[in-house]
This record gives sequence, C-alpha cells and structure tokens, in this order.
Amino acid sequence: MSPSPRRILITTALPYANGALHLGHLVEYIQADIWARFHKLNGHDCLFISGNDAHGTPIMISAQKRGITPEALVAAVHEERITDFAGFLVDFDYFDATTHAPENQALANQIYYALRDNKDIFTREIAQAFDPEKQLFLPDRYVKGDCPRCGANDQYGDNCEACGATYAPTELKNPVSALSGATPIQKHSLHYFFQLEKYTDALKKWINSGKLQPQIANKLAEWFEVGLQPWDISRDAPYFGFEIPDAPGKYFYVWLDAPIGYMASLKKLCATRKDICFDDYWKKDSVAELYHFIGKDIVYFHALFWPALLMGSNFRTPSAIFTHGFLNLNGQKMSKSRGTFITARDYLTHLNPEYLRYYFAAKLNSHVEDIDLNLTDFVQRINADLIGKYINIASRCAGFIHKFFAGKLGELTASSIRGELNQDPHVLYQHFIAAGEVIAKHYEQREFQHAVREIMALADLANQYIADQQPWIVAKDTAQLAEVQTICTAGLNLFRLLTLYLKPILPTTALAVENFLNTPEPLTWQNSQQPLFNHLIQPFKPLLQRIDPESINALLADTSKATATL
Ligand code: 2FM
Ligand code: ZN
Repeated sequence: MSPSPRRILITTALPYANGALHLGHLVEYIQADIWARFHKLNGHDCLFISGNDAHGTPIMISAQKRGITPEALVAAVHEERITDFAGFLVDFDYFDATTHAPENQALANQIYYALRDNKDIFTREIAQAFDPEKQLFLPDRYVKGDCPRCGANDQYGDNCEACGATYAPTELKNPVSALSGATPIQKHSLHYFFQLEKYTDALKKWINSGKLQPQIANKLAEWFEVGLQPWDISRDAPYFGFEIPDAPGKYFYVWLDAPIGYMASLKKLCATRKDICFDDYWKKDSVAELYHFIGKDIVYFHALFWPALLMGSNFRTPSAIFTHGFLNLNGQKMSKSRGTFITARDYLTHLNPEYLRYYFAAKLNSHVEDIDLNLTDFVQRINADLIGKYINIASRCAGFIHKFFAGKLGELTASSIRGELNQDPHVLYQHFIAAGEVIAKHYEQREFQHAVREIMALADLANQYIADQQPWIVAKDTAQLAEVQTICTAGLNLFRLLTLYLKPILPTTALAVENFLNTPEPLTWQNSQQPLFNHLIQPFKPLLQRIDPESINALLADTSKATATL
C-alpha cells in the first residue's frame, strides 16, 4: 500500500445503449467496482466513471423500430441502467447518460482537428454494401448470406458461425440485407481515414512499457507483424453520431468518439465538483493513474486506436488496460435462443447481488480468462463460504455476548488460552492483521480469487478457534463465564477483520456488520488494527441468507420466459 494518496481514474467500457444489461456485462463492472472500492478504502483519491455509448447504426435502427428518436431510446435505457448498476452495488462516481453530448462532441472535434493538423487524416473512396430499400450503408453484421467456405445459410457478413471462417461481406453467397431482405448493392463513397500505421513505433514503445497483460501484448505483436492499416473513421448519413466538422454529411464512426466518452464523462463530473480538475487527469504530463477495464473483444480499439488518437492529439495515454474474458453459463455461451441469457434485472428479482459479486470475485484474476457461472457450484459456494464460514462466526458468538454480558465485548486476556499456543486470541488476531497486507496485495494486483481464498482460509481458522474453545460447553460453568466473553470477543473481532477484507466485494453486508458491531467509524484498512474491547454491540440479526435452490429455478424460468417473448 502506498503511504501517500494516489490519484487514480478508473473506467469501464461504455456499453451500447440499446438493450438490457446482462450478467456478461456485470463481470467487468463488478471487477472494476471491487478494485475502485479497494483503493478508496485505502485512502486513495480514486474516481470510477463510465457511461452509455449512444452512437452507431444498431442504436439508430433500434430506435426506428420502436418509432422513437435515438436520443429517446438512449434516455430510456439510461434509466434502466442506473437502476441495474445500483442494484449490483456498482458505485460509479459518474455514469454519463450519453456520448451524444456537447462535451463529447467538442473533445472529438478537438482530437480530430489535432490529427488533421498532423496530416494523420486522409480521404479515399471505398465501395460498401448498401441497402437500396432502406437507403443505408450496411455494417458487416447487417449483411447475411451463405458462407463462401462451407455454404452454411444465414451467416453474418464478417464470419461464419458454422465453420469459423472470416471474410468480407462481398464474399458472401446470395447476400441479403438483414434490415429489408433486399439484395445489397455495392456503392462508392468518400471515407476519412486515420493513419494508424504512423504510430507503429510509438505504440510498440508504449506497449513494451508494461501497459498490457502479457497475453494481450502477444496478440498485439501478431498484429504488428501483419502491419497496422489506416483506420476508417467516417460513416455516411444517415448515421446517429457527430458530423465531422469539416465534412458535411460524414459522421465520426462510433468507435472514434466512444473512448473520448471517457474524457467527456470526467469533464461532466468536474463541472459538478470543485475539488477535481479535468487537466490533472488528461493533460500530457499528468501524473494521475488512468486504467481502462475492458472485455477481450475490444482490445484492438483500446490498445491501438485509442492510445494513437491520444498521442496524436497531445493528451496523456492510459497507465494500463485491464482486459477480462467472457462469462459462460454452466459451461456454455449465454444464448438468447437457448433461453440462457440472464439479464441483470431478472437476477436481481431472485437473488442477492452480493452473491454474484462474491462468486465473480472468487473466480477473477489478472489474466484474460473466461469465467464460468456454474449455478450448482454458485449455490454451494455461497452457502458454504458466506453463510457456512463467514457469517457463522458472528452467529456463533453474538448470542453469548447478549445473553450473558448485556451486549458488551470483553478483552482478550491470557486466561482464555486453552490448548494450542496458536489458539491464543492475540496471536490469532495478529495473524489476521498480517494477512491483511497479503490480501491487499492480491486486490491491488486484481488477483481477487487469491484474496478470497486467503480470506476464507482465515474464516476457517476463526471457526476452528471457536470450535476448539467450545464456548457452549464453557458457558455451562458459571465460574468460567468470563472466558466465554473472551472467546466470543475474539471471534467477533476476527469477524470484524474478515468483514473489512470482504468489504470491496460485499459493501452492503459490511455496512450491516459495522452497524451490528457498532464500529466507531466505517472500517478501513488503516483504522482497523486495534480490536474492539469493552465495547457495546447491537443485537445480532441474520446478515445473509442461504440460497434456496428454488430461487435459481425461478430465475431460469423467468429468463426463458423473457427469451420467448423477444
Ligand atoms: O462494446 C461496446 O459495448 C462498446 N460500446 C464499448 C465502448 S468502450 C469505450 F470506448 F467507450
Ligand atoms: Zn462456413
């Protein structure tokens, strides 16, 4: 842990504003939220921001289908999103409602002008699939047809789900527009390109200074080997986006202004707070730390285009990019057609958000690995770890403190040492304090699965201590009651430390425990060294419930019902 506060800006990818949040999205938001909460708990000056990505053809089409404007669609999605994020305890300092905002447009224009002045922009005519009925250029995903390699029907214009081939939409056999069913024609138009290849050396240098996980750096090395290509940053009208300032009828491609949305989101936050300043985070020589959490499908945009845009426009580049894998459900990709696409909303109707936070944390590490949400394992793990181990410590000790000592904790006197030396509550407590350093390091390194493993090993030790001391037996002899108080005081102080260590993952439970233990202030890594002695606690109320497997069945039933009505 750094002794002086660090200035940290954490972002998560800006999700497209055209559909419900699902559990796949939540891997990233929960991962980043845990990391942000950890830094805040350690006294760092940490901001966590994100927002909705409003632009692009799919959002424009979704809005048309609903008979509303894209702005109205984005606003409606935003309302749902902030409720869902709050439901999962994802605590953004700012979640921007839309990238379609003047702040983002001004920054996008500023960056574009800087690139143009560098002579990084050129124009070229290209041919693209065009829907003659809808009068619209079609993104690759909107052209469907037969795979040029294996002949499978109804494949997308960029890759075949049957044989895995990748190709250009022009290679599809019998192509049709997914929007109208019309046969697309090839139409020429002028496009604006950013000369990404000019930044090859600068990007290599940036990447070689350890900004990416090794697996991602290796992937990029392959792309460098093939050679970076100019990047098409324009789209023709009609398009929901920002018009390119010196090119009427041409719009910035959504991926140009989407990451600029990170800057715009902070800019809007700064407008509401006097204590933070945009330039401190984004100016070229900023010493603030800037971290982007992203999924493995959008590495190309974040690790190549984005730093190159920033370099070319004289802003700072990210300190690191943290890429995560995808979420599977019971070993398979979540799928709308199989009815296994669990939305955030459906989950929250049936289950406690902290259970998913804990399960993800128990599986997340710093590598780019897919995570499997195995629902049987999920139920077992929550019931065994959180209820059976963690909460069990408090429920075993609190009753005695209330029954015999009017809710007052005692002290950790030496008289309580029974049996082994490692059963000395002082020694045990010191062991828990020392483990806090190790756990903090795991959090810092985004090795949450190791942090959780370490915390549960401590919970085992605390339970073992109580089991060995047998306060329920000792309590039968009134002459030994003081010892019961000591044992339970030790148990609850160990429970308090476990609560601190779990706090980035289980913030609501941590708050309930702080109330129950009547802690003088909210628990932080810094203020928790001293145990609570001779201290009144509140009556114990059950803090977390076991998962009833029936609630999983109800969730799955709702999930498949929702899919059937799509
Ligand atoms: O993949 C997506 O959902 C994109 N909207 C992510 C954008 S991240 C950032 F660049 F804004
Ligand atoms: Zn194929």
